[in-house]
Amino acid sequence: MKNHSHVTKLISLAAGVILLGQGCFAPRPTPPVQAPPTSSNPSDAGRFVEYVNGGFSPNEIQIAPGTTVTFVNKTSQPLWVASDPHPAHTNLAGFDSKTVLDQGESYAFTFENVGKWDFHNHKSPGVKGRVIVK
Ligand SMILES: [Cu+2]
Repeated sequence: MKNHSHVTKLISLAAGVILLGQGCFAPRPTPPVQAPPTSSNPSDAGRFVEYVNGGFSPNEIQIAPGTTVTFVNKTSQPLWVASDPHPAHTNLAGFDSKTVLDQGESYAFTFENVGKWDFHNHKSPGVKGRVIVK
């Protein structure tokens, strides 16, 4: 009985090889190439933070020094991205859009300094987020 099932396996294996061989002559659709997940790639050229109804999304991201983060306003509310503390914006010099971003507009900032950089919407200071550079 054992031998018999072994032979059966060999036959089905051989059949499979023959089918594969025939496949070589028939055009086949190319399977879609799956893109690697961008969130876990430390050599990202850039990252995005969206301003949505309810706040920044994600409201905390971790990046490597030298990464550019682009903040995009996805709401009809005014967005003014700025470093904490409000209203001085002095924790991280230069991290301040200095103007209102309307719906669809964006502001990009490159984080060179290691640290935890809290920020807020200057037009709605209770809405906060954090960029961790390490
Ligand atoms: Cu402010």
